This record gives sequence, structure tokens and C-alpha cells, in this order.
Amino acid sequence: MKKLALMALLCVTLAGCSAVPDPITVVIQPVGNEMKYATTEFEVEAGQEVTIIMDNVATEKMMQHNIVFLNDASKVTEVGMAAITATGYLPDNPAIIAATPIAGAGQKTQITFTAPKKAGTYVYICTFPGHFSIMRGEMIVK
Ligand SMILES: [Cu+2]
Repeated sequence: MKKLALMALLCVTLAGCSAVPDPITVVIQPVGNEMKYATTEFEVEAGQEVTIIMDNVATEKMMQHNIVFLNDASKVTEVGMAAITATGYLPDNPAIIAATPIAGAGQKTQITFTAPKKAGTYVYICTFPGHFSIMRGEMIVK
């Protein structure tokens, strides 16, 4: 019995025993009216259910933002350029693994998705026209 209790304790401590990690919610805001995310890096576990909230605290009408996750950092320019003419500024591209809808100033949008099974660094960008070149962050999957 003592051994079992110890095993249970180890499972809680190491978090490696539970098959599915608990869902996580990450709120990302822009820095005021700047073309910048206040959160430029966060961690999730592989296969974790992730809810991303774009909480657009901007007050200027032109400061509309979304959060688009890519599985390939080399596709940032391709996706960003294609977004300019795409419906909802979201192009149909295989590099996109998840995206929130565009949030206008003072609005919130969100998306829930399953984090990639493969550990690594996944870039996220804002695809509102003109933003992707500097409005970026990284989701680290562990
Ligand atoms: Cu933006």
C-alpha cells in the first residue's frame, strides 16, 4: 500500500503519468495600440487542449488583431501576404494549425485546439494586413 501511495505521488509530481494534460487557457493582448503582442512566448504540453483568447485592448479602430499559429516558421511571409486578400484575413494554407478570428479594438475572439503532438517551437502571427512582419510570438510545445 505504501508503495502505491508513493507511485501516485510521483505521478502527480512528474505529470508524466497522466495520459492527457489538463486544458490550458492563454489570454493574449496587444501592447496598447501598438502592433505588438504583450505575450510573445508561452508553453504548452504536447497534445494539450489549448484555448487562446485574443483580448484586443486597443482603442484605435485600425488596430485589429488575430492570432494565427503556424507549423512552419518559413511560411510566415507566404501566409501573411496571402492574408491581405483572404476572407477574414485568413488564407487557406496547410501551414496554419489554428487561428482566432480577427478581433476589432475592444473585442475578444478565441479558438480552442489541440496542441501539436510534436515538441518544438511554433510561431504565431497576426495576419491583419501589415502586421505579420513584426507582430509575432512563439508557442513552445514541450
Ligand atoms: Cu495585428
